[in-house]
Amino acid sequence: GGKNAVRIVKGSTTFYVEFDPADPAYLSIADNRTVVRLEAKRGTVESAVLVTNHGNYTMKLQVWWDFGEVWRTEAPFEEMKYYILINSPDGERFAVLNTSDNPFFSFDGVDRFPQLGWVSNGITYQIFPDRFNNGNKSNDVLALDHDELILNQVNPGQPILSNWSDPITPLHCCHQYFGGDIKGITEKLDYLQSLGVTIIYLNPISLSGSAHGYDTYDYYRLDPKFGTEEELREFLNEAHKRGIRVIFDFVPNHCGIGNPAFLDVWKKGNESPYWDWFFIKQWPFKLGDGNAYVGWWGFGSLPKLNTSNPEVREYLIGAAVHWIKFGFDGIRVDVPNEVLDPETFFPELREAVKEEKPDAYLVGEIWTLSPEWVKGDRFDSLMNYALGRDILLNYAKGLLSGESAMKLMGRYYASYGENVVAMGFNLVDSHDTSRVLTDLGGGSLGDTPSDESIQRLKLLSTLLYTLPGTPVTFQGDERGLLGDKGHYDEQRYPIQWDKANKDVLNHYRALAELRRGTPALRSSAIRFYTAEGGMMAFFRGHNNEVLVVANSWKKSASLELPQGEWKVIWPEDYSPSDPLSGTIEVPPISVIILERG
Ligand code: ARE
Ligand code: CA
Repeated sequence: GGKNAVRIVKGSTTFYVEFDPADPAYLSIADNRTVVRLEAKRGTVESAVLVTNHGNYTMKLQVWWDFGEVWRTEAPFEEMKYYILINSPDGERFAVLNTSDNPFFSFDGVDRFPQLGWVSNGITYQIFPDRFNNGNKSNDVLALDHDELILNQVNPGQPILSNWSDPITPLHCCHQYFGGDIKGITEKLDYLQSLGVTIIYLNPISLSGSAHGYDTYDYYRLDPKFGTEEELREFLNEAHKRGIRVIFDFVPNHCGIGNPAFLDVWKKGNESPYWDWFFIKQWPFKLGDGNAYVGWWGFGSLPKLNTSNPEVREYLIGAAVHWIKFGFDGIRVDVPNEVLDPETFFPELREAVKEEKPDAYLVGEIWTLSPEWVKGDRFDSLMNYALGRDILLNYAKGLLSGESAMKLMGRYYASYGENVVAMGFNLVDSHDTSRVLTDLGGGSLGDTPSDESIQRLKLLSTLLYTLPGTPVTFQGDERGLLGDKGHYDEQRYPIQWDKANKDVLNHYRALAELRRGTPALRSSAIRFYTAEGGMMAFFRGHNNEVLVVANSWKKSASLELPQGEWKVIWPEDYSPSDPLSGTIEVPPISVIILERG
């Protein structure tokens, strides 16, 4: 381990590269290859080669940004001894060596952080169960009707049970129920298949006191408003039969006030065996009083759990393992950055889950660029808002030029292991944000989006489907839905199944087909080509066999194609269809995808 930074100062120039074989950003196994990368100051490397005991591999400039760049190569995945040789532009030679006594690093791949192929190859769809589809009217109950939930009296306002197309009320985000359930999802599996979906991310389904479910009352119990365990089992079986895996939402940072441990503390104070599970500031207290105990962001409805306490850990991690045993395929973890003692809690969670199901997928809800969370001991991936929102959305809006977007992407790709990138949970929006079409200027719920906003949605979703990692669609985006978070979380409004923007729906179906038919788009490998004005272009695939060209500005751009002959594979109606070489025109607000040959 340890950072192996080579720093050589010569005259007035500083030569500086970074390489650390213990860090997946520099050395990882992706798509069954050994990927070796080094980071250098921009423009300080002329060429580099990976020297190994079974041959030399030329490194190529992969991605760059203002001050830095990454050089990358891949070797077959097998045991190897290696070092790296570098030529600087002024003709000097440097080497990245293990030690001067023993120049060779050795790599055997044992215990490396594995990539999950089903994630890299997958298309993901996020479902917010209360608002997706109502498959069983008999379980449409108000939270108040569950006897565990009498405590909902402390919730702001009376919960309401609405009909599927009733208008939004101020309780919409949290206590306006619409009756969506697990059975309703099972009924829509054919629909999801028609979108190429192979992974479903389900928002919380454990017993809770809200429509969103983040205030867990019982981690081990399915909320009866979502159905019975038999219905859940049937859903998982039907999904698995269709090659669809399902990940659930797990909330270890805080529970809800109806949680039995919390109620016991409320009743007995420090006589309760659960006293140390929470952070009580004053007792007795009124349930829901955010000043009496620590709650998530001060909310009295979300008492914070003491995850330093081994009993709490056993309870929580036990619940995660319980649902994995039940048949789920992975876990999305809520606010991991706020959980106490994350450096031991998450490795424990990971070990317990992976022991039960080695290829279970663990995704952390971290909004920012945070490589420390994905080094192999915690998460496989993070919710990639940092890529989807902070970079791609702003690019698709036309706010970032092609070059600026690309440089930001360069930082992103440099920060993570290629295996991590290939397991990326690539989303733009979710139940926590406005809908992407709204962000792109389409308006709010009920409006008619402009043609330009639809065109920008197509640009953005196409980019998402061409990048390494799994593209994630928030339920309804594929139907052209609108929803402004600032207006009572409109993005959570139920899908009205009798309405859809057919053009957008066909687009999402075509994207799934494109990705299915183009393995390079599902590979781990990406390499920048060029950027100018509103345009950016990058290669995909281990032989740079696909070129993705985007233009987010309102005027067309022209691109000089890389050497060789290319044919257009997207959009399908692009003409001419003959092989191209030389320069091509890239229409305003569009993506063109080309393949060699
Ligand atoms: C609800 C409304 C809010 C309202 C609040 C108070 O939605 O609009 O302000 O009530 O009345 C759950 C529910 C929410 C609910 C919340 C509290 O889903 O509907 O709020 O509980 O009752 C940050 C966190 C991130 C968090 C988001 C929401 O970092 O982890 O805020 N996401 C998770 C879940 C949520 C869930 C919770 C946490 C709590 O996914 O659904 O909320 O369990 C920036 C920052 C981000 C920030 C983001 C959004 O970009 O970088 O850190 O996320 O904005 O604010
Ligand atoms: Ca129902």
